[in-house]
Amino acid sequence: MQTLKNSQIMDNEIKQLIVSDEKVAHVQLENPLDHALLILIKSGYTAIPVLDKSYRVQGQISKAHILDSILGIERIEMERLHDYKVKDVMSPKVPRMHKDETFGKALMLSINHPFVCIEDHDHSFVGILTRRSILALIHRHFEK
Ligand code: 2BA
Repeated sequence: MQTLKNSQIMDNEIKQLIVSDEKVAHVQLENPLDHALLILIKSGYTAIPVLDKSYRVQGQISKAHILDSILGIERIEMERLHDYKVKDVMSPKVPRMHKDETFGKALMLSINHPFVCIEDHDHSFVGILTRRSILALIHRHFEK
């Protein structure tokens, strides 16, 4: 029986699976929080990458991070959206890989993370690998 462990798929390149940067919704460290909330709502995604001015990955921000930061004792204090920047509420924890690394690592990271940020040699942001594209490749592989 075909197994994932001895399958060539684990050594595959990830390049063809990457959602390229221009298609990825993202925000920057210095963006105000109301802008980040707008991007998250408009894109429909739960969480998106945070980049710095040099286009390097610094973390991720989610709707939950934002709501948590404006949660008052009795109500959601929408006016506080103007008081914070993305860097004040984001999480610096985000999985990342180099674009030349293999599918095996992407598969391992995707167990705990819905997306993995992909970086170039100079650590600039290239795009993301989504759990969807990882599962789709495995499905195609076992359908053969
Ligand atoms: P979530 O936003 O929690 O989305 C979970 C899954 O729901 C996605 O899985 C996708 O299958 C579906 N989905 C959500 N919003 C969608 C939309 N606007 N259009 C199409 N499908 C949508 P994945 O595709 O594996 O994505 C995993 C995670 O990667 C997403 O989690 C999101 O955090 C991030 N992501 C995916 N594509 C992105 C993009 N173009 N820009 C920014 N972040 C993205």
